[in-house]
Amino acid sequence: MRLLIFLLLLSISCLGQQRPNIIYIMSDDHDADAISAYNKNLIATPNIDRLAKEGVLFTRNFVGNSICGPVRATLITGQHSHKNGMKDNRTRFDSSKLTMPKIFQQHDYQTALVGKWHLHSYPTGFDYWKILPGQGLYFEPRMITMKGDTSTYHGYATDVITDEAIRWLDNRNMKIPFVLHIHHKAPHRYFLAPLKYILEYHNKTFPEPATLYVDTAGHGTAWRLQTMSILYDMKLCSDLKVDPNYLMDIPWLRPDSADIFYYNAIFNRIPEPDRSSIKKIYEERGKLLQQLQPKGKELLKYKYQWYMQDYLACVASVDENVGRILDYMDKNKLTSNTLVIYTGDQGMYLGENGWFDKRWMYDVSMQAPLMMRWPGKIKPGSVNTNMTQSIDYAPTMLNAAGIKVPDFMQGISLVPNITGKQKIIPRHHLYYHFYEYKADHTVLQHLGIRGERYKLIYFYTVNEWELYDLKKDPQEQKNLIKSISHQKVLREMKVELLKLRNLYDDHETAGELH
Ligand code: SGN
Ligand code: CA
Repeated sequence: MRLLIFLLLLSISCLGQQRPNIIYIMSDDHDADAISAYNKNLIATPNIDRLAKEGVLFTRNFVGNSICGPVRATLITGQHSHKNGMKDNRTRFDSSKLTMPKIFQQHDYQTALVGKWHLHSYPTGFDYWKILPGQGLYFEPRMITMKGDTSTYHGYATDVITDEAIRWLDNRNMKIPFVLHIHHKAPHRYFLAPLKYILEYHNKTFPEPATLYVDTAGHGTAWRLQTMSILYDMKLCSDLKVDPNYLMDIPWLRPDSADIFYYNAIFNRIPEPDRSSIKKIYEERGKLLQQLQPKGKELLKYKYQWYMQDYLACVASVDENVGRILDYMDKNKLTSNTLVIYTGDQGMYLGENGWFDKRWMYDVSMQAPLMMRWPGKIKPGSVNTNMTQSIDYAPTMLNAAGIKVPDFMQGISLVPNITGKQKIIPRHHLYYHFYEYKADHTVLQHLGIRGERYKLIYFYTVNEWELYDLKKDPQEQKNLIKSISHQKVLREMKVELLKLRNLYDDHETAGELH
């Protein structure tokens, strides 16, 4: 009997020691196409790819509401937006709620968060946090500390956030496991990279997406109302850093005062001598516009290339800093007992449909990159093709630590799936609901479901439906809602939509779903 008790205690204490650490790295607006593990045509991201090589790459991971604050609220609650209350970027998250980090604390985990937060209320459930105010700044970023004061940090946001994360790792309590969130600002709009990456990317040319030049003809009201076109809505000065002085005499390129104001504010934050060097590189863009005075398609051609150059230069810095964290883990013997997760808060349009930004339930922005490395648990080099969703992150992280997933969470733990115990996730459709209208980029409210093959979207304020065959039309260009041969599928999808709305308990939509 004594031996039995001894063995039991021993196994409990061993289990205790083996509780894994978790490092959750999330960048902002990092689309899967800008990670070479997913797509080799835009950029090489060897460090982020390491996670896929040594772990699992999810090829069909999606969010439930493609915008920053709501995804972050889903991350910590495991709930869709209507349940956690954070439906758009303007909402203030109710920080008194029970959330994943609080549950980790209850189970003797140390919890820490560094970087972009964007929930407006201060973080709770973290033993340590240091966050960017709002969207944060790329150069000389300010950060809010737990005391509520704000100081300026010298350097570039992605480097600074990584420095702070490493500082916390160095000073943590080494006796208990931890959960560390590293939330980068990059590569979010205004897409400003450090000089060394601007130098590397400003002359590169990138393949154009097949739908870069599509127009609104044949599309619905939501498409016609959006203001996320690279040609019309992306700013030449503040987004693409063209010196306004080159544009003042060209009526259709002349910047408005807000664009000039932001351009100056952005450049004034870059310390010298880098500011002058960066300005010099971008002078080429101004000179070219002044000389060629392009319009329409010709102008879009340039704007798209500049967008990619700037965005991917930001991604390069994220990749470098993921590498710093992975090296730190190797040097400090953290690799073998840590689950590392890499994701972006949502997808991002990189020129598809002629767009930038996100918000839509279309796959480009509904999909988010996701990879996980957990040595000894996840088979290196695995590819997971199940449909997974942002509501699954919290259940997965808790379950990985051996903590029971609370009933209020709406996602599924992916642990059985990634450890090879369960092949298929028992869920055939994903639910989606976007609310933030009218705000930036004017995308209408919509909800819908994504199945393995079909997607149904309902823009309820204009009573317009869209149905896509994701197998035949992965770029979602042909709305099949009126197609006679798809009426049976449509009826089935509407039944599924109602089922999912009931399952997730979302009853706030205006109008009935039929
Ligand atoms: C800012 C951006 C928008 C972007 C939102 C939300 N404009 O307002 O382009 O859609 O953030 O982004 S900017 O001129 O200020 O850059 S999110 O990732 O935080 O949801
Ligand atoms: Ca984002």
